[in-house]
Amino acid sequence: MARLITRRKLLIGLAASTALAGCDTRSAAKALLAGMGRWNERVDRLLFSENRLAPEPPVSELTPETAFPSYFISDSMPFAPDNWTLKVGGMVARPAVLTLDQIKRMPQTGMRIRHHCVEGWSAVAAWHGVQLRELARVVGASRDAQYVEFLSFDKGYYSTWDIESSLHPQTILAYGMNGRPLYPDHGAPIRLYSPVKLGYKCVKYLTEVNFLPTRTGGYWEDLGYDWYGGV
Ligand SMILES: Nc1nc2c(c(=O)[nH]1)N[C@H]1C(S)=C(S)[C@@H](COP(=O)(O)O)O[C@H]1N2
Ligand SMILES: [Mo]
Repeated sequence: MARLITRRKLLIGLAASTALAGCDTRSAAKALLAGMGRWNERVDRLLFSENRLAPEPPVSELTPETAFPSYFISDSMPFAPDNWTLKVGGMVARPAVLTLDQIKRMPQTGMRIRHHCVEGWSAVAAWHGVQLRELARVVGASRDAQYVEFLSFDKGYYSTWDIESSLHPQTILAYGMNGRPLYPDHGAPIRLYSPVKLGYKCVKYLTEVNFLPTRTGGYWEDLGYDWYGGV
């Protein structure tokens, strides 16, 4: 918990200092942040344990649905196209294009998770879907893959995760919330969710999952947010 608070304070501080910096100092600050980011990634990955489960908040902490904030970068609610599919590729033996029904037929898992947004709010819901590690198994993801990239149809929103966090047993592709199907406000038809990452890493409106040898960026990460974004 102490670690979480420290990291969030740091993030908010960094976001504020880049926002305040003038034009000339901005690129220097960005370069510094990028350098710190690489170093942070090494430390974060060393500290992370793939098999340590995050505790589930009790039922009593569930946020009433009307009070669970919805956030997306688009000007209006993003709706999936009728022919929506999820493309899974990169370093995989069996690249796949999956329909929602195919994904729903995979083993289902679920848990309550507390969401932490760096804007300062947090909320709890129960989520269900398929473990990303199960999807990795289905497509035969290479053991050499170090990163996983998540793309969405929401105005080019994206993120990349380290492989350990991606294969964590509580990292899921969620198609349900609080016991019913996921609605467009929270990322329908499928969004990434996990108790091990901050809100901006949990990509909604997924279109593609790619197993990669090298790290790409992310929508907020490219603007200076911490790339690792761990809780
Ligand atoms: N595609 C997409 N994913 C996204 C975002 C977004 O704008 N577009 N916002 C992120 C941020 S900053 C947060 S806090 C959460 C918000 O999830 P919610 O709307 O279900 O509360 O989604 C994350 N994933
Ligand atoms: Mo957020």
